[in-house]
Amino acid sequence: MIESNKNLMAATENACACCSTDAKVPSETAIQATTGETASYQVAGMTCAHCASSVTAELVKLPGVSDVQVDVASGQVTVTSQAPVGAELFAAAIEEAGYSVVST
Ligand SMILES: [Cu+2]
Repeated sequence: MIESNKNLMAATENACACCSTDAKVPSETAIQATTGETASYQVAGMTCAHCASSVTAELVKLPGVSDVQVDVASGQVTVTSQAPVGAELFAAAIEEAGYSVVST
């Protein structure tokens, strides 16, 4: 009789689409003090905390961005930056992470 390792297999089954890609984990050091301009956008497609971290990882690469807040439930993403981040630049970063901006 052969007993398979079902526990090991099950642990990797419940990942969403984003989690099957090589999503990058944002570095903690990129987050600095929260001063400056803030802008909120509505982003579609985020379903879990991993989606949120993928989005955050792309947004913190933008020049001047000091803080990113992601609310997965509502799809709202708020960016704090020293100078305003243009909507086009923001949308490009969101798309780089694999999601899309619904509205600003
Ligand atoms: Cu996800």
